Amino acid sequence: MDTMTVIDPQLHKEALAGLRAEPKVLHPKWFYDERGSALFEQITVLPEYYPTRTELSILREHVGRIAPYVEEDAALIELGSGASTKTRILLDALDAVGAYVPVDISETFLRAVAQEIDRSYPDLEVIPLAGDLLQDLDLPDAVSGRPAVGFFPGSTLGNLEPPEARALLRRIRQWPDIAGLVLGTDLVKDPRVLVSAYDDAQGVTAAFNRNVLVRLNREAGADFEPDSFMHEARWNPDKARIEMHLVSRSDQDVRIGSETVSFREGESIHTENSHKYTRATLEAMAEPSGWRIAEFMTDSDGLFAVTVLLPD
Ligand code: AVJ
Repeated sequence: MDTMTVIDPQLHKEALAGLRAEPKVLHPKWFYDERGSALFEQITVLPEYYPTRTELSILREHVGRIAPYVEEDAALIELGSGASTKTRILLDALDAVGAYVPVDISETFLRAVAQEIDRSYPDLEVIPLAGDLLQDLDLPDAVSGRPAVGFFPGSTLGNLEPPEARALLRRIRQWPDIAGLVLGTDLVKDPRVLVSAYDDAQGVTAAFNRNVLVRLNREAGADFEPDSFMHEARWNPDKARIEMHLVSRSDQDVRIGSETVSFREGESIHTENSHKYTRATLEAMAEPSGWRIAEFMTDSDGLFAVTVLLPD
């Protein structure tokens, strides 16, 4: 194992700004280093973490309701392509898809996904695209002319503040030849169910949350003691979101490179928001961005929703 410290200036700069802010905050995108991505994969199969398995079951049961909106030779553009299980459900059922465009920030990851899908679907054109979801995406030439269907599963949209989420929906709406968007979103429910999904009995989510401190130690020259911070999942009813926090167990100073950040006992670092929606709040977000709901598919317990949005 490589134990050498390689400082990531962007991470150092952003982390320091976040830890100097009041209240302290770190962006959830920093969770996903190698260990963080592996821990997230573990989260998706925890008994308490219902979103992944529920979304999969909705897709399996209702993929036939998506098919009518996918025109011949369509390009399926997946935002933040994760494990390919969800993609495969669509590709297996939607014969009209002619091209698959996985979009992800990690090129290494993209290459692996593209190769896997390429092997399983020899007639499909696979066009991996490295890019940041929050920036303007340059859709490759091969997509132009094809009706584009966006696929944004996993309730990743929920990580964004509502204005950012609306802006992203508006940008997708402006893609050339955009025909629709298949969007996975988690739904508002009993706060006890929500909190336990983000604070599981085995402590995997706690390890996922603390891992960002391990990463700061390695890549931003910090000296956090991760165990001196408590993992906390809080339901914020006013903003309809689960918040993850790391709460300092004591007054302490932490070094970030050559700077020092002080924590009071009980002071938290706000590490993630995961917004939850209802059909009405989802509609209220999508409509100003130029979309209307064509299909709203949910499980029998109403835990999670997969929505087909069409340009209005
Ligand atoms: C990948 C952002 C959808 O918000 O549920 C899981 C991340 N955080 N457990 C979510 C996450 C804690 C997840 N998303």
